[in-house]
Amino acid sequence: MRASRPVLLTLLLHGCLAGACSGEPMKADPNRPLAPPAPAGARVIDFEGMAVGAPPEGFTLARTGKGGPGRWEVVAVDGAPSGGKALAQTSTDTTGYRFPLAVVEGFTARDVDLAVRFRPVSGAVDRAAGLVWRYRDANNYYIVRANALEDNVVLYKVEDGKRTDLDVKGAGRTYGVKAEVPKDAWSELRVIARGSLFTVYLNGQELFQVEDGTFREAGRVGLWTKADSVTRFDDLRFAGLDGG
Ligand SMILES: [Ca+2]
Repeated sequence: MRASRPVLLTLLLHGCLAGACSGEPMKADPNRPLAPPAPAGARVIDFEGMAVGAPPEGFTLARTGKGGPGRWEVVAVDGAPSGGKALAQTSTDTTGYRFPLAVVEGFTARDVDLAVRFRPVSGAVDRAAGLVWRYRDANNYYIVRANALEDNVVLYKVEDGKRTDLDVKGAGRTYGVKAEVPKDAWSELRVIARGSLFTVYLNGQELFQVEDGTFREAGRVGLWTKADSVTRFDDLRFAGLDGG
């Protein structure tokens, strides 16, 4: 008997929720709640319509900190989460306090559900992938990032160019939480920001929450890396939750 399409879809989704969607599936942690479904009407940028080798259309490229600018380009990728293209940050400038940014044009929100598929490819100083929201400029925004060298996920604010990790709700200033971040495999990072409460998910499971009121206004959303991280991104998905 053939599995129906909804069953196959469910199985595929479960594979992604439980792990990295490629290679050996990771075991879901029974102590961590599952992420809610993606919001209806979310916009997804899959990079399929963009030219390989060119900067991504519809993004503002920026950099926090020191060192050279990031190099963001659309790349052809076998096994991309969608189609055959992804976005990559390919500069290997090793400056430690250097954060390349690719910020979406034409979208602002205060409350937002934001997710991306990412693949940490290489990096000796750092091997990270991040999401930013309530972005005002390259020196003021929230950022959550997964690090495949440290196997942790940390949420920071960047205020006047200074990056500060924020308390994990119920645990204190623990520098985020430990979590397996597979090297050179696709994972999904997601954050839901509502008011001063931010909930972080990795591969379909809730990791932790942060409460902070530094940036209360609507801002832009985007992607982030650090130092010599070469990271691929695909299926950047976002939905404004303001008024919802
Ligand atoms: Ca794609």
